[in-house]
Amino acid sequence: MMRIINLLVAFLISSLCAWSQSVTIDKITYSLYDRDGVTEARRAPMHRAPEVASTIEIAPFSIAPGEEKEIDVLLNNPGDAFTSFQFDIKLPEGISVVSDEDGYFISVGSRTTSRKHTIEADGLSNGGVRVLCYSGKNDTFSGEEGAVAVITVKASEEITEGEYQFKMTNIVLSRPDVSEFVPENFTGTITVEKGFVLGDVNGDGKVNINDYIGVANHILGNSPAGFNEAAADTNGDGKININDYIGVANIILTGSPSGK
Ligand SMILES: [Ca+2]
Ligand SMILES: [Ca+2]
Repeated sequence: MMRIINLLVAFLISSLCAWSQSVTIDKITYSLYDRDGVTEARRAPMHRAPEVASTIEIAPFSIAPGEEKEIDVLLNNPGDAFTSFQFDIKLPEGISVVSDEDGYFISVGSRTTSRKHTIEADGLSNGGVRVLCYSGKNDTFSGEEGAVAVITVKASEEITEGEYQFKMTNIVLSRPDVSEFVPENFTGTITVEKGFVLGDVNGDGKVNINDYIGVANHILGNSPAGFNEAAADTNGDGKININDYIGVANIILTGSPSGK
């Protein structure tokens, strides 16, 4: 009897050991296929995130009231490659993306061609514009920096001079394996300043004897009303003196401040 009990106990212990082993094995098996494990296993062979995050941005630029200007949208993608992007851009009041009945004036940048990439834009209810750019053949943008799109913007005649900010949000970049990267939102700066013709110190659009007299009076301490110092500084050294007086004379006579 004792022997049978011993055998039974031995059997139970070995069964328990076998059971606990299978549980352990199950646990190991499970850990290989848990949610993170599966995500990681799927992600790893497709893409490894680069050390420096990619960005989409627009360099600070200046524009004069009434002026139309082409602005580059820059993609910086060190160690990464993308086939498409989207973003929303909201310009300040008084500055807009130029459009006509065919749509917004937005084209592909120097890092691709219109054969490789299609660019589309649509107005948003908040006054912004959503821009999409994609490749039908999964072409990537060449290189790791530079323009992926060019936007034509215009400042209204009424806009006041000063510094303005604008936002680019909802930015998404897409890789050839269709994995995506979401860069930080971007805040850009636009300086609105009146344009001028060098030498046109009274701002009437012409450079003539009146500007020459204006510079002379300014140097002598009787600066005329509306005197444009930037237009008067013909050699661009930040001072207005006899050299600029000669510069304005040269512009009138030869069209160039140096007289050459
Ligand atoms: Ca003038
Ligand atoms: Ca000067």
